[in-house]
Amino acid sequence: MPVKALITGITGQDGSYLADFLLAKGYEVHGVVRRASTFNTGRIEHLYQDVHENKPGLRLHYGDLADGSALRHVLERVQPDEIYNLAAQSHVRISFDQSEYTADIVATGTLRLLEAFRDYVDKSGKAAKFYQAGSSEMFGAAAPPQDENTSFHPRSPYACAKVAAHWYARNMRESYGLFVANGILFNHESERRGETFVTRKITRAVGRIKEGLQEKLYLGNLDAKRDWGFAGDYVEAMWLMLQQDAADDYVVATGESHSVREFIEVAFGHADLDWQKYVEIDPRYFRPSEVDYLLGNAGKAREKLGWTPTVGFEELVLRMYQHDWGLAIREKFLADSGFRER
Ligand code: NAP
Ligand code: G4F
Repeated sequence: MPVKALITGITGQDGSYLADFLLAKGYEVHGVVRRASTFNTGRIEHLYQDVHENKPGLRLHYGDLADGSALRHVLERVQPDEIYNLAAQSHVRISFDQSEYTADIVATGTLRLLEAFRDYVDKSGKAAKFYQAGSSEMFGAAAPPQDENTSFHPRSPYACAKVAAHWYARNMRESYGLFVANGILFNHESERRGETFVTRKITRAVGRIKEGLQEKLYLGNLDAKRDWGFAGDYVEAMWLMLQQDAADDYVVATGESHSVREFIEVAFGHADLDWQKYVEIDPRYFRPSEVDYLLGNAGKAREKLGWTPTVGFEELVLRMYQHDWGLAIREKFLADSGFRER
């Protein structure tokens, strides 16, 4: 029998890479998707097989972290061995505008899923395992480098909610002896990154500026520093955490930090463009409180999980730029041919 995994947030950046990774390992993968008025499954389209075909490796179930009974039904129906809780309102700036909603999904939503998991383990007798997607944002204002022993100092409603989720998960482990692992992942990016996060916003803009489709790129704080890795590497760390004999908490990071300005310089450099001619500061993108400097020490993950990142900063920027330049060339071709993408 294949191992069964259930992924919340499967339509997001990490969910799609994790689904690729687990299917390649022979898992039966189940994902929770939200009902939307437009398709939200673009990132997993390449994995989709019609349910009428024999034994599709990937199966999707409607659900929402706001809806505890639906989550319970999905757990009962799927009977997973591993659960990866990746669903979240994951945008830090937007969490200041939608703080209650962010708390409901990120903090209380995690608690809903953990409570359903507790009952599921109890009833099924399965030694199922749970991964909680924690974030380096939880460190916030704490001085770098940050590791598992660094105190949290969250600086946004999103980060506060992730701290609550982290402790709900830890408490479930300490109270009931359940296998619940917390990943504390530093920023990780890819060509599947949402287009309003700063890295993808930059690489999309560079490609479009190069093709004459866009004149300016409006950004906020260029001085913030982040420890940026490649999402494909980070989903392996999630999986490794659930292959251990005992559950624990792990920082996942590259150990290298760069400013937003450095990211811009490298990305525009690949296109042979002078970034200063195109980048404008728009204070609307400033945050009420900022996280200035994230730099992770992933020594524990390296020693205990044997995990190391394979993609460095320069390669990551190049990979994203090349992908997004390709998209811009396509957009330009369609526009020149009289077509408009919807
Ligand atoms: P993402 O691309 O924004 O994906 C978020 C996923 O959550 C999407 O599938 C989204 O569905 C789903 N979702 C949102 N609200 C939901 C709800 N109410 N119920 C059910 N599903 C919901 O995020 P990501 O970059 O893949 O990150 C995955 C997880 O890791 C998140 O929890 C994030 O906070 C955390 N994290 C990310 C990073 C990073 O650098 N990427 C670092 C640390 C931690 P739709 O597609 O329908 O919107
Ligand atoms: O790309 P960002 O929006 O990512 P942020 O805030 O670091 O959060 C991401 O990483 C976290 C892990 O540390 C995750 F938990 C979270 O879910 C998310 O994936 O912003 C990065 C930096 C910030 O300092 C921001 O102020 O870029 C700065 N920035 C400057 N101009 C901008 C912009 N960010 C965005 N999104 N858009 C801008 O125009």
